[in-house]
Amino acid sequence: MPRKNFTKNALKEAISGKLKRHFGREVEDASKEQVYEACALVVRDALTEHMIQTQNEVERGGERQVHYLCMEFLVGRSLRNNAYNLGMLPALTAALSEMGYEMADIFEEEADPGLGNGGLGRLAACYMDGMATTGVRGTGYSIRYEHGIFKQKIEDGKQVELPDSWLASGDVWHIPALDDTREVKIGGTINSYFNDQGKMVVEYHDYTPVLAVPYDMPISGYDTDNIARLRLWEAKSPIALDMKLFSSGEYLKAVEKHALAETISMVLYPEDNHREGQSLRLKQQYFLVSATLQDICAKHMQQFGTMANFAHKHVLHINDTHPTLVIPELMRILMDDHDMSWEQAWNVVSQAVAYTNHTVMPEALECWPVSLMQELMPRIMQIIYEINERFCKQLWDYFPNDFQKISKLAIVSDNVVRMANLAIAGSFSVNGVSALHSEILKERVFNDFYTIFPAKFRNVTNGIAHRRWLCEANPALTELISEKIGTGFIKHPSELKVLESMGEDKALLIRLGEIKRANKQRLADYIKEHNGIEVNMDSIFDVQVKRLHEYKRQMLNILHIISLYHKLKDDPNMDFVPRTYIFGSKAAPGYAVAKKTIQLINSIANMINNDPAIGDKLKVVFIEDYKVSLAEIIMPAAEVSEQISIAGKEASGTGNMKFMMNGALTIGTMDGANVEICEAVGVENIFIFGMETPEAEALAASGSYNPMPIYNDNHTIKRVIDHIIAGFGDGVDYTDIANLLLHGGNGGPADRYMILKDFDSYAAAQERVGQMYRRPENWNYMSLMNIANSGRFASDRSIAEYAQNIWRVKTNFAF
Ligand code: 26W
Repeated sequence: MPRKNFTKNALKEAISGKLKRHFGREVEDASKEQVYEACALVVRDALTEHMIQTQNEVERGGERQVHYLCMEFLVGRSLRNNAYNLGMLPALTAALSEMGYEMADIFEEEADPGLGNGGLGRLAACYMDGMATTGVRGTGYSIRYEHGIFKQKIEDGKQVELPDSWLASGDVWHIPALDDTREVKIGGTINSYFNDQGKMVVEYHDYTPVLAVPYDMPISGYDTDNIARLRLWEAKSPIALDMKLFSSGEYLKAVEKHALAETISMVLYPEDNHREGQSLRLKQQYFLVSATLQDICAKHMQQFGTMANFAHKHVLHINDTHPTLVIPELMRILMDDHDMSWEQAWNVVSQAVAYTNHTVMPEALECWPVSLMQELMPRIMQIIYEINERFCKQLWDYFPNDFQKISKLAIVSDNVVRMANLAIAGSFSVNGVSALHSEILKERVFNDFYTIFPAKFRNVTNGIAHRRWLCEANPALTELISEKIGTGFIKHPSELKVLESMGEDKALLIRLGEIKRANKQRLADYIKEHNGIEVNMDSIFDVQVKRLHEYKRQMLNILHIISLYHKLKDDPNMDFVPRTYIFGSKAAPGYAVAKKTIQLINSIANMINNDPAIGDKLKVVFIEDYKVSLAEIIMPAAEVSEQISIAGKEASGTGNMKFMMNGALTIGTMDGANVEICEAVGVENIFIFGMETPEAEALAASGSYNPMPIYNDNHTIKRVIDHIIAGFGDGVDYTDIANLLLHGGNGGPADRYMILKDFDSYAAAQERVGQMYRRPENWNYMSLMNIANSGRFASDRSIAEYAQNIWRVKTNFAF
């Protein structure tokens, strides 16, 4: 890196140069937005140079490359991240300050691109950082959605979705690579025949051509020249073709085809952990897969002149099943365009693809109707049928005459294509995202596949970009850590462990408390400004931020808050540690229960926050429009991290890791990565409660769970639910929520996620939290133990494991 160029004066000069050339402005007359863009352009120049250099090295060296396909990349803002990684943040801060600007204000000008829903998308972004830093030659591929996840407004307590137009100020980082534009064929019919040489020829008729135009985002690594590239495809209609229709008088058809093509990259589907079997979504998946593979294969042919060595040179990593069509699409390319036989092609494909599963929720497992696939991608459907037929023959050898089992494991059955089955059949590696989740995959969800292919199954526990989530989001804590253990942890996160021996250092514990308080103040200011609520700085900041989903059990938190309210009403002078409960969450627009839950949180907040008898002992805050840039303010300020999903359902969680790394204590079930967090910090430094997976699964499977006796016998719970039925004085009727808990609904049993069952145990854990908070020294000690043991949850470590155990590429990471 030419870091020598990043002196304060050089940066000042470069920024004012950009302002003049791009906006025709002198520094004095520039708006903050223009200054932001000028800074971004300066940083981008440095990155682009290195991206080209990295690409050239890859092409020259012929090393194995990793291609990470994901429908979502929730990258967050880029300016601070890139400046930090390039080591120019101090110089940039100084340069801007001399120009009369606050760094933080300039960062705020950048849009926060919401090209993802939640965990899956943010993980993909953290992995780009990890790949860049650990030296993996990696490219991420996704769609350049014109509208990312909706902007959430709360009106009368209810979620309202507004379109998010992030591109205006976000596209500084996107470098168009027009010469790599590809054409994807959607729909139409095919006609295949054998030519004179006996070779099968496939002809395509009446399809809709869609151009895939790539935009590249360079992703910097820390202290390295290696750049990871995120390639985002935009759908464009090939105008020239439409002109032909125009001139033949078919105006409407021309316009329609044009519009249909371009809607493909118009909007991100806001469903998370819930499939929406819509045809546009399937088109998006095929668009991503086809453009990406055409691109990789064309470059590969240029470089090697043969496809025979493809699997040696590339890994195609599919992030959940959404890009599973890589399997039939690569078969198509190898057979139809490169004359391979089925067997040759299958060898290449099944050696090149690796699949990560991110959820066990049955409603999230993708199945697509055969008829839809047939209509949108007839050749692909043909290939899937053939894969299925051969796969079923193979199954027959394992389970002779067991028709039931074979139809359960088949790829095509009941007129749908099961994407997970296809992903497992066509890949060399299947992994879960936490130790517990990977076990559940082997023992339950994919147990039969595990019996057949035990060697395919692995675990890679998720990790987070600790530089973004600790070093950048929490500079005061980072400075304290660096003072105590040096700065080695920035590149070698496991070095945080050294802090563990410093638990006796009273002064350190006090400073930890002071830093937390300052971060709390920043969040309190934000809340005051946006919610108009004055929160008590001496209260516990207890936070649950994540997508709204019943299995994540925001409802358990809510029920408990209502119970605390009752206690305080009964005895306003009771000995009570004040608490501020903070929520942030988007609900899928079609998920009625989730939306109603948001409304419930706001109704309760209204009641509690305005009750003079409660004062500042208890407050409830719902933060609107939760997103990456808000998480960066929330995580450092949190004292308690709510990770309370029913055991066995949260694949990993990654918010839990961000909180821990910033010194929050977890209250959680033994679910997902909480299990490993507990193991890392020791059970004495975490608040664990509730049923464990075997118990929860057995109880659900027995069908004998009945919340009614709990409701009738447990006075606290009964009072809470009766209060929900009676309402909160704002005229909103919540009997539907109470009914779900007591009687079930939407085809589900009563209290499907067993909230009532775990309530007492949760309340007791909350009580322990309060007791511990009274002893700040002990609390800060626990907080230090969490920080000290969070290094293993850095994405550098996860990436190094993927590299070593799955991708078989080198990294410079030392375990
Ligand atoms: C087809 C609709 C759909 C959309 C998104 C189904 C499933 C998804 C994602 C896979 C859901 C998701 O984000 N899962 C989360 O992945 C994180 C990263 O591994 C985990 O930490 C979370 O536990 C898991 O819920």
